[in-house]
Amino acid sequence: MSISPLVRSPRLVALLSLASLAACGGNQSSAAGGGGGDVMALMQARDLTEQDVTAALKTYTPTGRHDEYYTFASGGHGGNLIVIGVPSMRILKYVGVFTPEPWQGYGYGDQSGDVVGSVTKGGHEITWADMHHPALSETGGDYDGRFIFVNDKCNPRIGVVDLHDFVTKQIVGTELIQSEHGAAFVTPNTDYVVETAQYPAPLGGGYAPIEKYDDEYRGAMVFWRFDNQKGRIVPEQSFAIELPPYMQDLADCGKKGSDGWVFCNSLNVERAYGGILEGKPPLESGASQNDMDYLHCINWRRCEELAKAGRTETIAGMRVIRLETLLQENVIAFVPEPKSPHGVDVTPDGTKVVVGGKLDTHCTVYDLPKIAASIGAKKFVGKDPYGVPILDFQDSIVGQCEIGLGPLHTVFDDKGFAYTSVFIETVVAKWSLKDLKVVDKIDTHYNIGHLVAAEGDTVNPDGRYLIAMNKWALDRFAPVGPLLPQNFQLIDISGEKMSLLYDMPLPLGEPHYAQMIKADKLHPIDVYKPIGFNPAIDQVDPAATVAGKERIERKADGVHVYMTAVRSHFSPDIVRVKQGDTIHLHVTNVEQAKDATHGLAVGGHNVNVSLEPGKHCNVTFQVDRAGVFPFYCTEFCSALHLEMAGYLLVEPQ
Ligand code: RUQ
Ligand code: CUA
Repeated sequence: MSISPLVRSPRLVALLSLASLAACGGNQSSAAGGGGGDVMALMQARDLTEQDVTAALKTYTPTGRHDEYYTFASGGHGGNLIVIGVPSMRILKYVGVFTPEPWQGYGYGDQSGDVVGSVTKGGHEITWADMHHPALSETGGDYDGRFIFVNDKCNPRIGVVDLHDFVTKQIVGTELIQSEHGAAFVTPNTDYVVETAQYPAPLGGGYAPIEKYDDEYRGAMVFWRFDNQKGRIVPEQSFAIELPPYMQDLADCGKKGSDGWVFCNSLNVERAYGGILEGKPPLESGASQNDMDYLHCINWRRCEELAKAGRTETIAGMRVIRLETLLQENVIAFVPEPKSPHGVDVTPDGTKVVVGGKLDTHCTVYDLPKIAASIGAKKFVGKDPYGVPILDFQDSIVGQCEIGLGPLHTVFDDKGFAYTSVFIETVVAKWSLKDLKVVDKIDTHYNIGHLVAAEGDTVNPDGRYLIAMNKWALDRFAPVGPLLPQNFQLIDISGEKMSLLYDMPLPLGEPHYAQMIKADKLHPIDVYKPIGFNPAIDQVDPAATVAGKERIERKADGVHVYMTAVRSHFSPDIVRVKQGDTIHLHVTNVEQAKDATHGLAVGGHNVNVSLEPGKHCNVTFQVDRAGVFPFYCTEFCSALHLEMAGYLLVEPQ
């Protein structure tokens, strides 16, 4: 056997002897009798380099061992939230949020159906979402592991997922705006979830000719009030602010010294609106004429006071502070930002905000104390067409870092470095916040959008791991037709140089952003207690079925079936009804053993629920045709799982 010079490197030999030592310690008898000989043979056979093996050793997670971090990634078009373990990159769960999720029975029972269907648009049911940005709840600017919020860009909505059981509890939406992008972002103590409109439209819906864009179209920023005790957004205590008709983009809240402020970048201050067939330039070129767009700096705490003082007007059910009021009260100002900016990320110490420039080669670093002071002193150099005061660019920045072509988003580590995704150059650039100099770059495959680092957007980043969230994946994986997955690349950022550890295809929608939280901050339950708990309403369901009290009752509104599930039967297992009846199924899994989940499916009626231990579900459905409909358990729960079945007998009229 010839060993390539590569695998003879001292570092690898050290690694391999460590690996074989570990194997001996575990009483594993290695075929090669230890010494790492067969590892080298394996490397040759599989054509692996030292770098590959090092990466494998850093990510491989033996059976039974848990990951150090959870990553919560947006599920993009899938409308659900993806939970991934790091460093193994094992997918742990898809949490149904805006889209029904059959495995979890999410959207198939009465109450979970109420959650997923709670926001309609002009009477239209919406069964998908364009989810972009998850935001973990924070206390003092640090993730606290209690909740996570997600947005829907297409039909402005916010979903609230409770991390005590990883279930979506609430979806809220507003007709004030017709699209959004800068969501979900939380204030440092999760008092508000921020949602920023993207494509201007008349506030509150309704029609205005596009030629009236300047006068009748508007942007907005919504502040959804979150009740930390109840774990729900309170729409009545929420408010919005009116903004000029630019395309407000991402947002980030100030932290520490800059707490109380929110920052959002914008594009299309040109107010272009396309019209290709009407002899006008396409939107994209109309929107890219000016050298500068505007970073919006908003004092949300003062806005909150104005809302409390009733300085609002109600539009489409939302209390809105008009732009005029914001200007009178000096709570908003703009700072120029280079051409088509993207990303707006406040540094962990709260003193700076970093803005990328899609069509620029720099990240611009703004000085937040200076900006707040200038606004306080009304040190403005001009006004935009809507009267919003503008601060001097040079006066408001710390400097600019020459990054490369197409810098987008920035996250931070624990050592004073920033990491920026660079879309066109398709790299991650690591740079120093101290002297604004790039110190390292690593290629990504291909076209990185967002990136996420361990707790990298909090006051207290961990460093260690970073995931490049790449838009394109050509040639990375076995081909699967024209629609390719996206590619998450796990990168080790613990050393001076970044190193690539793992490629993970994401095959169900374009995940835009993600957040990575230390696993020991989460304390999810393992069974629902007390028995009969309905997670959609967060309490014991009034219709929960107690073991021994199973029954079928005919009432004015239909037939109520009080059912229990336990290994390995449903009781009752024969349900006799009449054609035309409405069935109200109240089914409780009365088990408390971990992972003893049952599912209940009824043929021909789209009935499918998941019954985790202790959980209760209500399902209402109509039986409009006579027949014999088997129902059965959909989780392989026991040796007699196939026998866990029954009959719904629908007698003809
Ligand atoms: S932003 S396109 Cu998160 Cu880069 Cu949505
Ligand atoms: Cu219960 Cu299978």
